[in-house]
Formats: sequence, C-alpha cells, structure tokens
Amino acid sequence: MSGYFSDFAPLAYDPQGSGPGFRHYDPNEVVMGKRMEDHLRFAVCYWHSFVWEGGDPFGGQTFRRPWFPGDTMDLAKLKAEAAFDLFRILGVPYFTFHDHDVRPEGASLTESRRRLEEMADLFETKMAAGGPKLLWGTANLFSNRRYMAGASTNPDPEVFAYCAATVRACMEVTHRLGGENYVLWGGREGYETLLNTDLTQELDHMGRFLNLVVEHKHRIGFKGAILIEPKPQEPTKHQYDFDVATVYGFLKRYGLEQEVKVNIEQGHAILAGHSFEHELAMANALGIFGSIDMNRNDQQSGWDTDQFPNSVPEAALAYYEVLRGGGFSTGGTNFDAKLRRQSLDAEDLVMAHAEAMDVCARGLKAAARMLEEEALEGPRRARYAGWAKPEAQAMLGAGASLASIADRAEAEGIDPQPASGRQERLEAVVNRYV
Ligand code: XUL
Ligand code: CO
Repeated sequence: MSGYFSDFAPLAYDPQGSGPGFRHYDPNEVVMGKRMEDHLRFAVCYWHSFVWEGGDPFGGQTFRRPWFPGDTMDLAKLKAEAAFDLFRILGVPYFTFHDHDVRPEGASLTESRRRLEEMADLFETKMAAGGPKLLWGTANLFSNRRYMAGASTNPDPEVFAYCAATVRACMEVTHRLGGENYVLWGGREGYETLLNTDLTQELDHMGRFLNLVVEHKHRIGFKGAILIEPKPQEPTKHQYDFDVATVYGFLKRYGLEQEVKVNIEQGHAILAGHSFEHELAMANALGIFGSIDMNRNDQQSGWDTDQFPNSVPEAALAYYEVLRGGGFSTGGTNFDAKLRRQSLDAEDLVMAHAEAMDVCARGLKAAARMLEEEALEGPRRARYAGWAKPEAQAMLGAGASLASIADRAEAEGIDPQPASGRQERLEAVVNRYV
C-alpha cells in the first residue's frame, strides 16, 4: 500500500448513492448472456495515470506525486504500490504498461532488461495476491531521443537492433505475466519530411520488424494477440499506421494479416478524420479487430487530448460495433486517458476512471438493447433483402461473368427503383436508446 489513495475503499455498485461508487457499472449484471465485467474487460493504463506530470507545450509539471520523478528503482516500486492500489479501488480486471512506465531506463540495454524483470517480479506477486491481470504490455519506442528519426524505420540500423532488444525484453515479460495481447504503437514510425525519407526502405524495415516480432511470439509460445495501434499523425507529421484500412494494407503486403490485429483508439480515429465506430466496423469487416483504447479527443483541438470518455451516445455506438462483431476475445477496454492538467488530486484519478466506467456501462447496455431488439439490424436486413434472392446470389458466384449478368439485365429489362435510406429515422431510433 502506498498511502496515496488512503481516503478510498474499493468502489462498489451503488446506483442510488452520492459518494464514490458506480451508478451504472455492476460487474455482475448480465447483459446479452454475459457479465458486464466480462464484456467490458476494463484496463487502467500505467502511463497517463502514474507517469504523466501534467505538462503541456506552454508549461511543465502540475501534478505532485510522491513517486515523481520515478528515476530510481525505489521510486518505481512506490509508483507500483500506488498503481496497484488504484487498480484495487476501481476493481478493474486488467492493467496495461510500457516498459518505460514501470522502470527507469538503465545505463545499458542489459540493465534496462534486468530492471524490467525485477519490476515484473513485484507485479507477479501483486497479481497473484488478487491484483488485476495484464491486458497488454508494450515497449516505449518513442520518448528517448534515440528514436527521434524512427524506431524500426530509423535510418540508423543500430536503432533497429536496439528496438529488437527492447521489444524482446518487453514481450518476454508480457508473456511471463500472462498478458493477453502485445501492442505496438508506431509512435515514431513515420516521417517529418519526404525530402530526407526513403519511404520504400522504411516500410520494408517496419514489415521485417513486425515479422520478427511474430516469429518471436511463436518461438516463446506467447498465445496472446499481437496488436498494431493505428494513428495518422502526432508525433510525426505522417505515421505509417495511419488508420485501420492502411494497417490492413500493410499487413497484407508483409504477409501478416492472419497474425496481427488492431488496437483502435477513439482519439486516433478522430485524428484520422473517422468516427470511432467507423474504425471498429472496418476492423470487423477486415477480420482484424483486437482491442480498444477508450479515450476521446476534443473535437475542436485537432490534437490527441486523451480525455476520459464522457459521452454515452459515443460509447453506445462504439460498443454497438464491438458487440456486432461478437465482442472482445483477447481484447478489452483500456483507458489510455489522462486527467486534465488542473485535476491535481488523487480523487481526480479515482473518479475520472469510475465515471468513465459508468459511461461505458451505459453505452454497453444501450448497445445491447439495440441489438437484442433488432432496432437497427431489422432495417439493415430489410435494406439488403434483395440479395437473398437466388438470381442476386448467382451474380456473386463463380459461374457468373460481367457479360452473363449484363445479358440477364437486358433480357429482363430491369429498372431499379431507389428506396429511402431512412437515415433521420434511424438516428431517432438510436436516440431512443441512449
Ligand atoms: C499514443 C498512444 C499510446 C499507445 C501505447 O497516442 O495511444 O499510448 O496506446 O503506446
Ligand atoms: Co493508445
């Protein structure tokens, strides 16, 4: 126990209460035949909650935490105590971390690995004593200046090798801790200017690196999913993992579409000019849906603001796509979310998560009702009903050709009649549920 959250007992489902607790998230409530906890699979991230100091481009640290600056192993252990205290108070089933969040970097690669392993020993004890499980681990290949020009896409091959050592250490610790996924977010995998960039070479290096990661996964017997997290820009001007469709094209090109899935973040979808539900639906359509980072952007800022989810309609449309695709398997709902820099207190950390969990619970329940009552699926099916007819199916079959279809169309003198898409009425249907 760190003492940092000593004002808080574990939060309970307390629908009528006014103190700290959940108003809508009851982990045991059964929704579409499954406990809510098992649907949502909440995870708290280590980095924004325990590492971020509250800085912005105009000013530095606003938060004061007893474990800052976290640059010794003793402070890293104090931070871990606080992190596991918060996990216990929230009752979340999972957490997520970067290597960089949990241990100070050592003087050499070997020392960095040993420090990570030492922290994993502590995590193992805490996890065995009823702590949360690991949703995913990941390596920070973007903060240190060595990654300034890229990680696996760096023009310097020594950086590629450094990344291999870092990712191996982090994958192996993730495996040891029973992690259910391993995430790669290409924070510096992109370019600032085409004037100095060999795009072809950088993409090939990234494809090779990801193949090496997948090979290593199989070599060590890691059964979790490897996930890429798309983002269009920030920190680089153009990131290679721009959005779900771009990642799919990349995976196909490097023969990895059966091996790698995506971790989709709401804020990254917004930056890419998409809605969150678009990215989720696209991943389901392409068969690469893995997990979600449930943090939104300010719609006006054009920047990755990583806010806690606070809109029930947005959450409902997101979980609608998750449920429509069959729900999470190895994935879950990770709050890659940070407090606003004026939210200084331990209470802010606790309640931001608790209220976000309530928003997700409301969204999930609304989504489940829309699905169960076929509020959208009925009209959707009706819209495509013509495709159930044998002559329609025949056009998609191997026996059809453009000419055979054209001949039939002319012979029958077909004259298609447009039907209403009923968009406003469907929007009104959604509003009845949220
Ligand atoms: C950055 C981001 C990362 C990844 C993990 O925008 O989302 O925190 O989730 O590296
Ligand atoms: Co993220």
